Amino acid sequence: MSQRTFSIVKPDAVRKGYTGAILAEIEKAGFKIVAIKKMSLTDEQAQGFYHVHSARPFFKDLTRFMSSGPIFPMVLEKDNAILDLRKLMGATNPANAEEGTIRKQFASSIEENAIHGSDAEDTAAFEIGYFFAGYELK
Ligand code: YYY
Ligand code: MG
Repeated sequence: MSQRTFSIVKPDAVRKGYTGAILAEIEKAGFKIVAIKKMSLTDEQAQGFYHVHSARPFFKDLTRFMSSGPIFPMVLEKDNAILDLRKLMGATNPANAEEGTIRKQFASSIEENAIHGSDAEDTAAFEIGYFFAGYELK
C-alpha cells in the first residue's frame, strides 16, 4: 500500500554536491517526491526535530551539525516507503552500511551520514508536519 515517509539530504551531502546524486538514487528506487525544499535550520529547530534523542550523548554535536548548513527536507511516497527508504539509506554508521546504499556511497562518518529517513509511521507523521504544511503535500 502506498505510504509516505520523510527524508533529509543532510548538510554534509549538500556541501559536497551530492544532492542530485542522492535524489537520483531515491527516484531510481521508485519513490515519488511529493514535496521538497532547501532551507537551513537554527540549532533550536534541529533540537526540536531530534527531540527523541535529547538525552543521548551525541545530541549536542548532532543538532549543531544539522544546523551547520543548508539541507533538503522532503516527503517521499511509494509502497512500503518507510522500510524501503531505510534499506536504501543503509546503516547509521556508513562503516556498517551495505554496498550500493546511499550511506555507503555518500556518508563519511556516523554523524556526517548524508541522509535522514523516518523509522516508523508515527515518527514519519511528526517529521512531515515539522517541515511541511498540508497545502504543500498535494
Ligand atoms: O535513524 P538514523 O539516522 O539511522 O540513526 P538514529 O539512531 O536515529 O540517530 C540519529 C542521528 O544521530 C544519526 O543519523 C547520526 C547521529 N548519531 C551519532 O552521531 N552518533 C551515534 N552514536 C548515533 C547517532
Ligand atoms: Mg533515526
